[in-house]
Amino acid sequence: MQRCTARTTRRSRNAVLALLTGAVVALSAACTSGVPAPAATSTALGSGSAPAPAGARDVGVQLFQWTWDAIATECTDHLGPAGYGWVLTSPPQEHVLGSQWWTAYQPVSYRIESRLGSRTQFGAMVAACHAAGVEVLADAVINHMTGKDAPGTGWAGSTYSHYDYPGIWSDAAGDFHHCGVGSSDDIASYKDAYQVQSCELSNLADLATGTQHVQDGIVAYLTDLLSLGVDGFRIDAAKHVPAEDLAAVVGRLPAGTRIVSEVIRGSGEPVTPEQYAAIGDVLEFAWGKDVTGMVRGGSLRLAAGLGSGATYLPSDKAWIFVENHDTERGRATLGYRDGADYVLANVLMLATDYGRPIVYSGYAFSDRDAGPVQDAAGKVLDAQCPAAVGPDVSYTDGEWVCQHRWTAIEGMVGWRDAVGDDPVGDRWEHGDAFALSRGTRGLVVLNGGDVEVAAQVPTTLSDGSYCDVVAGPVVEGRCLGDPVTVRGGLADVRVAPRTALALHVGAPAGA
Ligand code: LM2
Ligand code: CA
Repeated sequence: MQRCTARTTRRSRNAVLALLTGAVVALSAACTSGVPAPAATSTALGSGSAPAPAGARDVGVQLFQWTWDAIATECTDHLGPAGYGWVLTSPPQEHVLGSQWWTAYQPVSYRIESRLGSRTQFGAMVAACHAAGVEVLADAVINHMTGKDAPGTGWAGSTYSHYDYPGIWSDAAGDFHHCGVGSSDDIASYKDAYQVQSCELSNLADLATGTQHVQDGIVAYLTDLLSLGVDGFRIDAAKHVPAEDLAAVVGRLPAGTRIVSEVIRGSGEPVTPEQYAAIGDVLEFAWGKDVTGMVRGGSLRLAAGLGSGATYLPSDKAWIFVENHDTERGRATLGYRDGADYVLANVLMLATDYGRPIVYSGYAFSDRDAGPVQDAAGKVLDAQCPAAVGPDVSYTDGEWVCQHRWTAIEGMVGWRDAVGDDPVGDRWEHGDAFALSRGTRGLVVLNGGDVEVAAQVPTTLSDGSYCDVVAGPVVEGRCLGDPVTVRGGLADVRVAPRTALALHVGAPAGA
């Protein structure tokens, strides 16, 4: 019933929008009658096939390396009020020791005990987020265990060696793949599906996911996380787990468990994102890569069509992002250091009707391996957003960048919640600027060029004065952004070079 309670709270906050949408009424009826709503309507993440209703809060945020306590506070104070629908955590299981961020991707056991917090803290975080109307997805590392050759002790005190995890997995029980390629068993060619799925990814002991015993163990781990209230999982390194093995595992989880598989699209590779689409949703890596090229090239209007081609996953399966913790470090996609361009890419992501967007939020770094700030014992300190955040702030290493709180990004989350599933309407173009509307509820104007654009942009918004939520929010009826007038189907806009402007029905500029 907790899910219902959370949802009722969230809906009431969106009462005005709820009145606009009939869909939500049916939802609250299912809640009050005590009958669990079907998966299609019961999660903020929506169903795979039905478009999100207005106010559906389908935007997520990856709070990379945030502690459970910090996420709990953020859900209550910011994510819920801003309209985020869900949060993706870093891996919660026991991991190898070390200061680097990537220790989280080397499981030692499935105890929910890590430098990000304890099992108790994890459960409390899920409860706090649910109370704020925010669902929780955990990053599930199930393809492999550790990657060091030498034996060691994990964060919670469990001992292990490369292919032996007492009480969990061992070579003797046949729990690991040994693919027999080269001398290291490492993946040598991504053009060979057998190697990708049965050899080792950077020496990480590869679980024999096809066996009953390994599947039982993984199901037990995921079920344990579900018992703590999580709503679903990012499946780490899913490309390296045969789709049929993953399907067998997921098939044993309760219906409605949200699954998003991480399958990096690689040209000419035999293992593709599409092979995982029957299991759940899939991360579409091509979107962030392509949008980066378009924003850098100033051709923003092309970006609006991203996803319409057959080279991407179908929209109802795809989760899109400008960057994640890996691409941020590869520097192949836009990131916080790119300032205005990064904001433009995020505005595009939140404005488009293709896929489901994930905002990324991490910490500043110059060393690719550098972990988040930790105490002497290695426990990660609770994230704190600096007083000023945004594209013009210069962050020092270790500081939390808090992209999810940037004015433009938070404003666009509210915009997206307001436009809901309204279709993308007519596009308008003017030099390097272009506008995209979503039904009668919202308008976005982007200027990819180097000169200010002043224009009358056609819109289906009704006459009135709207707040540009990219520039600032509406607080207690006052627009802290810039007021924009709409009269007779035309919005009177001025858009500075390489910035955007966004208006929606939920943010009138007021008096
Ligand atoms: C992922 N998705 O498929 C994660 O998103 C990604 O962050 C993980 O790599 C990877 N797969 C494995 O879960 C990270 C990091 C690597 C790091 C691994 C394991 O990008 O650099 O590898 O986690 O912690 C590190 C060392 C590597 C070493 C390995 C094993 O960088 O040199 O390989 O540990 O000791 C010998
Ligand atoms: Ca594998």
